[in-house]
Amino acid sequence: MKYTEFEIISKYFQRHQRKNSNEIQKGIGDDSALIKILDNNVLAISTDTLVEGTHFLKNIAPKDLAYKTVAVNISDLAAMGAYPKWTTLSITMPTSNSVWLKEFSDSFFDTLNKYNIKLIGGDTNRGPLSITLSIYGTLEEKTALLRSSANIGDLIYVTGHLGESAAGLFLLQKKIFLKDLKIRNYLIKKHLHPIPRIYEGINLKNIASAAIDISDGLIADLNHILNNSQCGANINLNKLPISSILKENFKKKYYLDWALNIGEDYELCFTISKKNIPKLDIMFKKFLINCTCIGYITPLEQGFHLFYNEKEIFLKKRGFNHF
Ligand code: TPP
Repeated sequence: MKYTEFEIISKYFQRHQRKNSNEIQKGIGDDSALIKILDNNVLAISTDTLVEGTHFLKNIAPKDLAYKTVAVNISDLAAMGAYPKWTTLSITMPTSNSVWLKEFSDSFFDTLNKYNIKLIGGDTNRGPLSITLSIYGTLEEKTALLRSSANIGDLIYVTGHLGESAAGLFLLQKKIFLKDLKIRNYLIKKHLHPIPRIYEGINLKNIASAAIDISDGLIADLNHILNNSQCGANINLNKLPISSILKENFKKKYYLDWALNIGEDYELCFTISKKNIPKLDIMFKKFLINCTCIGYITPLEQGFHLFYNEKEIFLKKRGFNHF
């Protein structure tokens, strides 16, 4: 029997656990766990592992690996509207190479310092290269952005552009080719240096109804919002934010697949009630957020539908799957 990552979690790890009276536990199934600390504040906790061959190629520069490890972890807190404050680093590596360690640690601390995050502990082991980061932040409980609170009629938005990280990965893997070195390097940078949408997440806290970060592709990640919120959606693929760089250099069937199914854009996908659109417009005008409306939430019974040129599109593949 083969399971997906999410089937493994729901079948084996989402068990009923007794809670202490002061704990709220909105955890498994969201981007971060939330544990009640003081008054109305919660601690947001998130963990991500990056494994050689699965999340990064063998020849990745240590500085790029360090940056990406921090950025993708921050992205999980961004999706909850939390600001990251502390982190623990567990690193497993085949040898203690001082050149590698210097470059990795310099870039790691540069990235932490940029966001004012403190390293507070961790673990170091020998073995195949793999990095696990846990990241902690605080926020007011009632403002946390969850996957489970989208409502029928809400509009669905995504920040930034989708699909460029996938193009960068395929260039690195030599699955696709580009002559133009400047564009090639730009796309590779989009893959290696995703920008966590931390400030967007914080600004969306009081106006969005639900949010998630796009790590596994728009379809898979939006599906989490739909499953957790018990609703359906209609998406207009003509509205997907695809950059002119992708449109000018690749065929539509490729960039649409990259945007929908590959992932690692680390943009936010969020839902928002129509009454809050004027607030979003103000943020947009003040350059606090760059986002595009791609569809709307429907009742559960109506299901999840994708339209292109007003015709329904049926996809075989729906998101990145580890298994
Ligand atoms: N192969 C290599 C060598 N590098 C890659 N980045 C990929 C494949 C593509 N890839 C790996 S993991 C992933 C993608 C698209 C999805 C995101 O990773 P995941 O661990 O599922 O992130 P999470 O959802 O836990 O935040």
